[in-house]
Amino acid sequence: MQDKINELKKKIAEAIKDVHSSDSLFQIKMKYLGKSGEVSELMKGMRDVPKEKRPEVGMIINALKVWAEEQFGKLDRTIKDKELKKRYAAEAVDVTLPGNTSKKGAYHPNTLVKRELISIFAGMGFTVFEGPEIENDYYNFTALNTPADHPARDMQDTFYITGDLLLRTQTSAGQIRVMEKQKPPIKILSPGKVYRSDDDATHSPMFSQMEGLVVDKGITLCDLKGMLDEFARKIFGDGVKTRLRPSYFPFTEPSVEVDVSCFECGGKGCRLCKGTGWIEVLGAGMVNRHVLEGCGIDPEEYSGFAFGMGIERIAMLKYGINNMKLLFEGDTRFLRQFKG
Ligand code: 2U9
Repeated sequence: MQDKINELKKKIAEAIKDVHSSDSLFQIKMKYLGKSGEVSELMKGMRDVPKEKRPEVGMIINALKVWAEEQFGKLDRTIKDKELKKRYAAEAVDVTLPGNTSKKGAYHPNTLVKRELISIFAGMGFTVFEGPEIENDYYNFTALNTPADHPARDMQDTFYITGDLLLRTQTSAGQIRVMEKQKPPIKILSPGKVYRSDDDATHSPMFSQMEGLVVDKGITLCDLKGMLDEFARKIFGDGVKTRLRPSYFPFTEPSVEVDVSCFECGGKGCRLCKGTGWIEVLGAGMVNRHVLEGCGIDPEEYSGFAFGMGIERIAMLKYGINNMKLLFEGDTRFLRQFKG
């Protein structure tokens, strides 16, 4: 029996000599220690050993089993350790490598100007109102004192959707809705896209406007002038003055064109102001009494002023942009130069 045991020990030692994976080690272990393995078969053979020899033989076989388990256990730990080290090395992450950085975007000049305008006028007590881009003829024209046969309709070539529906040509259309519903005092700022069939170096079929409207008791042109002075200083810099020139819009009476003193040359005359010292920035006026009446506001009791400007024009002046098309092309080489 001892010879048999020594033989088995030798076989096991030989079998595990060149094992390098836990899978093959498991197979070998099963071959010897599994249910029908060679060591287990020895145990089963105890039946044929004479009774008095059984304790002695049992001890020897058991010692073999303990020894074999020890050998397999030791090797299993070594192999698992090696396998783990190999996996760690393969999965190693170099935390010192630079990360993948994504390019930071920049706000469109229109957005920057729109935000700045809202912030300036919000500081004066205006609240923002945004009306619909698709309007009907009444809100876009008739309510703004521009009836069907009015010559001023030719001033803006309109995109009609149906006979009555159109793309708004001015954000004032939405402000009529506010005047219809809300009693004065009214102090609203109306930003948004407007559409006109117009396309050349200084005009685009879609552009952005910022309009404002103030209606209350005792509002005069002086209030408009005072507000414009404050606005001009805030957006173009201290020392910038405003001047009003007579103009005509059907929805305001009197109507004015508003210039600011040239913030580039201080009014001496330069390329930006074409030598005049002044730059035209917006249109304004006192809300026409017919417009107030049409919204159910008594012009004997209330008066108001309104103003409107093109956001692209302000952006071009502020950032020295010489071609309006740049604001519509979405070229990131141009756009990333603007940081808010
Ligand atoms: C209501 C009544 C009147 C808004 C006004 C202008 C003068 C004006 C132009 C500037 C450049 C349009 O974008 S532009 O082409 N706008 O000159 N806009 S007064 O008047 C209103 C507004 C609302 C109820």
